[in-house]
Amino acid sequence: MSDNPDLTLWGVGTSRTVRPHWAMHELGLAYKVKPIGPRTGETKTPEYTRLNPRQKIPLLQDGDFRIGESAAIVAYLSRMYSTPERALIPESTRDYAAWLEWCFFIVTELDSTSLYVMRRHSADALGPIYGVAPEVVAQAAEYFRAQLRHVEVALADGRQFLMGDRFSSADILLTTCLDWAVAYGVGICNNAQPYLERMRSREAYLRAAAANAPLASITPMPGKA
Ligand SMILES: N[C@@H](CCC(=O)N[C@@H](CS)C(=O)NCC(=O)O)C(=O)O
Repeated sequence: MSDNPDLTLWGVGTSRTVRPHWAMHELGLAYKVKPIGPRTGETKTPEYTRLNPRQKIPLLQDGDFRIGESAAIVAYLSRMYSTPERALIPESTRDYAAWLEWCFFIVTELDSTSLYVMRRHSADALGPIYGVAPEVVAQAAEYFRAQLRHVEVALADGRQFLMGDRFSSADILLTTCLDWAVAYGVGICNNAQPYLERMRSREAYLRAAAANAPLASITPMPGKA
């Protein structure tokens, strides 16, 4: 781990951007925030496009190193800046493999295939851009609930965290998807409810939520109260 990391995180305001904010706070890292938001045009400026040709947030700059994709940023931060007291990735080979399985499951099945499909095709979200498709939205919600059985079964043994008795970055990914599902009115499974409450009460979660709040919500528009 470097002694003086030079970390800048681009992006606020979404279920994806909160993930690296949360990892930063779990790891006790100081970092600068560039509070650009989704669908504002800020990801399309020449300056930002040079940094991230995919024109997406979040993006992390660590000195001269850049990395995008929320799950990859969280994994990078965990690998680079974990300490024995604050480790976000399991060490043994099999625990590491199980952690990877959870991470891929969450970002592919719960995020991309379910919640993001709902977002893309809802009339009040991105449907006007990608096509309004109520049946697709309903099926994606159903698929999310079916996939969540994996979580329900895992948590049934009373474990505190996805990986057992230690918090890991897989908990960051899962919690952000559960929060997202709740916001969309998609029911979450029984065991996920107390788990979600536990995660939401973590100090780093609360700090990350504050850091991820879009500035627009705290800066009144000119002429408005
Ligand atoms: N798989 C990517 C998804 C990133 C993504 O789609 N970000 C959205 C906001 S959540 C974005 O930047 N959209 C472009 C824009 O709004 O300008 C990740 O997890 O980081």
